[in-house]
Amino acid sequence: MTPPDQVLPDQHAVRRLANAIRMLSVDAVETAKSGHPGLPMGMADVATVLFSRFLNFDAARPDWPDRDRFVLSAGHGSMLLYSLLWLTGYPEITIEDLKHFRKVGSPTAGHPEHGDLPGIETTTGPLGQGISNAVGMALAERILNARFGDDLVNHKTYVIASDGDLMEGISHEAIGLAGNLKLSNLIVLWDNNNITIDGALSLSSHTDQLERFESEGWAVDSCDGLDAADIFRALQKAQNADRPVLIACRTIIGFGMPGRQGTQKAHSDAPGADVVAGTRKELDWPYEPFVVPDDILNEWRAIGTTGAKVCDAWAGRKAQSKQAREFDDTINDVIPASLSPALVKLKEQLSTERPKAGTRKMSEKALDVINAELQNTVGGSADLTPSNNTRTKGLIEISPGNYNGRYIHYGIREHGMAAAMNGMALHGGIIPYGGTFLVFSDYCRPSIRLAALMGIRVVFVMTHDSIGVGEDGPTHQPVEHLAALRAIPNLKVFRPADGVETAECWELALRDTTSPSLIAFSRQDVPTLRVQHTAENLSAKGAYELEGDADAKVTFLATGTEVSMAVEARAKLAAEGIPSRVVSMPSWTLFEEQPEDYRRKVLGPGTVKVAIEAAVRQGWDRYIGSELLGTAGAFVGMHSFGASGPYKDVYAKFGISADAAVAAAKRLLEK
Ligand SMILES: Cc1ncc(C[n+]2csc(CCOP(=O)(O)OP(=O)(O)O)c2C)c(N)n1
Ligand SMILES: [Mg+2]
Repeated sequence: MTPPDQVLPDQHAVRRLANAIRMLSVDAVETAKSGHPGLPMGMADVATVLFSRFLNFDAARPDWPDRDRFVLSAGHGSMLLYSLLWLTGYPEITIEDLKHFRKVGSPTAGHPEHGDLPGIETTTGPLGQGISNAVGMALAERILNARFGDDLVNHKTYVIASDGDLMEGISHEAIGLAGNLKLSNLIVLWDNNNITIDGALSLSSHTDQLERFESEGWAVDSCDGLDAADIFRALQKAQNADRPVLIACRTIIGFGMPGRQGTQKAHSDAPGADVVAGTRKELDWPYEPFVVPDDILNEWRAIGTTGAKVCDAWAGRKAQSKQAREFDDTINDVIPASLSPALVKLKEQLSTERPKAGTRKMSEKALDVINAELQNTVGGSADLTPSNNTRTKGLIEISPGNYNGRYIHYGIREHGMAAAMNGMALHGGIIPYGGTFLVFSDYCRPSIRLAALMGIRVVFVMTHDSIGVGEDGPTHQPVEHLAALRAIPNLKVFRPADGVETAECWELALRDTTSPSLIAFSRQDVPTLRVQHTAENLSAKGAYELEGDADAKVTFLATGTEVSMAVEARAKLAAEGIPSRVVSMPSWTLFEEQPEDYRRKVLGPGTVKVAIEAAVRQGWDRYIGSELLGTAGAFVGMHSFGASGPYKDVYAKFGISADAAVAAAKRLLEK
């Protein structure tokens, strides 16, 4: 007798189940008068075979750590996911939510948003991001498997990706990374429908995706995405691959929508009453909108519970495991209590030894402590390891087929790195950090933005944070980046001034479970400014008075490497008998969260303000006043791109110095 898991699915039965997805999607889009019916209708059969025969999940326990992950990379097809979640009986989602698709306050947003409903593994919509998150999820699974073994961690990551997902540049980085790392637990189902919004795919692409993926080290296959047995065959074959798998599923967009199927009109045009009625007929679905007959719904609900036994067996194994406690702490990303005292000790040491070094080197020192205290930090760099100082002593590197390590060579793939880091954080059990130059934050900005939107703990390490880069010149010198990054809601941006602030900012980043953090570090040396040891994390308030006179007439506001310039400026003013203060602002984001009276006090009411930052002025007016209204302080910083040369000469060329700050202060005092 054929074992049950080998029995071919029945085409008619699969089609009936799949038609529930199709009609729910059409009804929801029609009700919302917007949305994308084309993908759910084209890929409904593929999704049905996947969910009913392969995906290991228990709808009642969506946070089961060893579940297979399902990523709908083509987030515009959100109704496919919402239909599946409701049909299989996930908690929280109701039929009312489907009826309120794309309405304010409903968890069924236009594109799937992680955190809105259990079962949405990541936020998708910007094409290419989901497949790249999935690479991170698959990698996280392998890393945790190496640590905890097959009994506790052994699952797959499935992705549905569209033509657009595979055309976006980020997919190149992601598939290269996955192929090189031989992530055999990753299976991508490509909706090979030959159509995009503008029309035939051939208008814009002739890529042979199978050859492309194969050349990146993937196994490839194709199937008829409307033939249950063929889908089953391809997925079955993919189960034991020794590398990631791409399955090209030939489908017809909007399958079942008369007059629309197979054309770009199926992508997102509102169907209208006639087309909806025609679709009901075509799919032999004589039920009212949003009604799924009991026999079909029961079958779907049964699919939602088939994983329960596997989930129970897993729980049993975990209960028996010597690593049970460690596993729970890891998957819950618990930060051990020992971290804070260890970092306080480092701060004390730095305050005593007072090193003069680039904050990137200070970051390495902090990471030395952090990586020894935490087991779940996984570092990496986009091919700038020696410059980003991200690899600490004893961090073993991950290599193709060998995941027993904690350091990833992402290659020159900043965008892919950032998206993979998001995927690792979403998977759980890993706190990812990864480095590149701050100027290349632009190359990963869409993923940084999504990390912020999702509110996940990812730490972006961005070194070479100003014109202090020096000789490499303006292509490598960020000027507008801090302003641009500070503009992203829920992104914690840090720019520490010395080793002590660096340790503090790292701790704040690691302890923040609802925001990603980006820490900007310098290439050039800075002195230790925090020479008076405090156990308290002074950076936690975002800005604080570093030093100052009670009768100060001037307040210098600065971040990062320019704080030492502010300190120098204060000394110069003191020599002339002018009292002043220095405020270090390692994080505007955190400063903005403080009570108003604290903020006002720190900014120094009644003093003239001089801000110093080797970056554009944008945003500083909030703290120094408005030039237009005649209430402005002075800004010493950049007004253009930088220049190539030794960094001290570059600072001089652009007039960023303690003397410039002093002159600005005096000018303001004379007004
Ligand atoms: C980065 C990005 N650019 C553009 C879009 C807008 N958009 C949504 S779907 C789509 C392409 C549609 O073609 P395909 O990916 O093949 O999906 P299908 O129409 O076949 O469902 C585009 C350009 C987007 N969502 N993300
Ligand atoms: Mg397409």
